[in-house]
Amino acid sequence: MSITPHGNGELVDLRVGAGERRALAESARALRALELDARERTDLELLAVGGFTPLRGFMGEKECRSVVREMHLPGGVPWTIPVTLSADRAFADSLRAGESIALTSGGTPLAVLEVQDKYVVDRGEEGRAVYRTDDAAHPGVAAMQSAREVRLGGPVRVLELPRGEFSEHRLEPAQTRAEFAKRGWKTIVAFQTRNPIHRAHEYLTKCALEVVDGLLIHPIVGETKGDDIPADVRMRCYRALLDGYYPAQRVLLSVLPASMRYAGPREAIFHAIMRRNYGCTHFIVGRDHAGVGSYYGTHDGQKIFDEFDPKALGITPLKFENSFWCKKSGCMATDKTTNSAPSERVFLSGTKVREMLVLGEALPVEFTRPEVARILVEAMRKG
Ligand code: ADX
Repeated sequence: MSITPHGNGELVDLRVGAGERRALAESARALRALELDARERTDLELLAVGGFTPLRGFMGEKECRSVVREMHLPGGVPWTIPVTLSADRAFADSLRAGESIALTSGGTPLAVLEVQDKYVVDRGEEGRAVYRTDDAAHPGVAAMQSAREVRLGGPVRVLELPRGEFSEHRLEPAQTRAEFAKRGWKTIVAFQTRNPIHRAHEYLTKCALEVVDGLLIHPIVGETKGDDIPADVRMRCYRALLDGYYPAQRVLLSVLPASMRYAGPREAIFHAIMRRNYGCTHFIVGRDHAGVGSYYGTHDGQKIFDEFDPKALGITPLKFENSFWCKKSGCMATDKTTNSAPSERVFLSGTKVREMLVLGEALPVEFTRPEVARILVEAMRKG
């Protein structure tokens, strides 16, 4: 039996059936339109395909407040990050309660939203609760601060998915679930990443793979911050690494169309919930998961799991210590597995890696496989 979707109900699918589609598309053209921003488009896609099960639309005020303050939806289901849609004040004021609007991308209607709620939030409070800071230098806080003033909540019916890249690797939750069943995997660990897979990441995924049936490499390909490595370059790195160093029959590569929030611990829970919907039973949480700068402690992304009922969360975190190449042992290690001194450890921060790539310096093989390093250097050269 496969793992149930989050909330223990059915996997949500908000796309209208073929019969209803033409009529809805026609009526959508007559509705007033709200153009989605990049993040909202990725959220719409996840709503549509059930990555956000049990959500059926953009959050109203009550849901949003409950998520911000209690880390649960009003019915008691764990949920840590608001999924919201924003509109300009004038547009929002002109909407009648219950009015339907078209949600568009480049003018094309993708979905119809029934506006059940319009509200304004205290962004300072939301920042401090969700991101543990209201510092506008934090990329998640900055995105929230720059969103349009009023939020619109309500159920959506989806006509068309936003156009996304990597279509051959863009499996929906029902598709990853079917693939796991086909492969006979009962226990599946998901690996979230917004980076190329360096040796530390490889170590975590392979340790995890020792104790479960299969591994889902599930890189996030929605909005990321400007200095993160672009998704198309990362995809080339993932393919090279998987072809070179992983057994094909035990690994599946598929992308997650979500946008990064950089909300650290809260996002660790959010990431885990989505992977449960994709059919995974286990989820890797390493050091400073979904962190940025020094806003979060190394283990915050792991500790937060203790605040939830494991049954309600439904997916099991696999927690890993900071891992590095240990020169003394001649292999990857963590504080749990080596007694080497700091000088005997090869560890590079993301910032240091970026600096080295910009300068065209070779990344050490202890840090990243040569096949991956080559792709990164080449991409950097092309700019
Ligand atoms: S994240 O924003 O997706 O968390 P990244 O792609 O770097 O960033 O990390 C993916 C996963 O690997 C996260 O669970 C993170 O905690 C973990 N991780 C990254 N580097 C290390 C490391 N050196 N040691 C242990 N865990 C790590």
